Amino acid sequence: MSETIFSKIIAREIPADIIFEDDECLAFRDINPQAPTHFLVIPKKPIPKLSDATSEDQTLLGHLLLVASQVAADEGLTDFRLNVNNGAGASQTVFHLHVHVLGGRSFSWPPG
Ligand code: DGP
Repeated sequence: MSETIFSKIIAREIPADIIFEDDECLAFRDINPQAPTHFLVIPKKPIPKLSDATSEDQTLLGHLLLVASQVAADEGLTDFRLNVNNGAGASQTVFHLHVHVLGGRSFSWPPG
């Protein structure tokens, strides 16, 4: 997999506002927030997009969701939205799997 901006954040080659880290993942604030709180949870393993994950990644994928929920709670959020863009046609721009976590405002459904 080619290097992305997120692998550079993991390697501390470029700065980010990191709000959580463990052996498996990192959470940091989105540079272009779409809500009062908007952070990304990414695996340290360089999976380009969700559809590239395999059954080997089952525990890791569950971990990302639990971290997203825990960090949302740490941020004071009770209601929040998770979003995973999979592929360019779904507005994915950085090809390193990431879970968007947005909160602090209301959200409509269906999403645009
Ligand atoms: P997506 O469209 O799902 O691939 O979302 C990529 C997100 O990544 C987008 O909301 C902006 C964010 N982003 C891109 N480059 C950087 C960066 O260098 N730092 C941070 N913190 N966020 C970034």
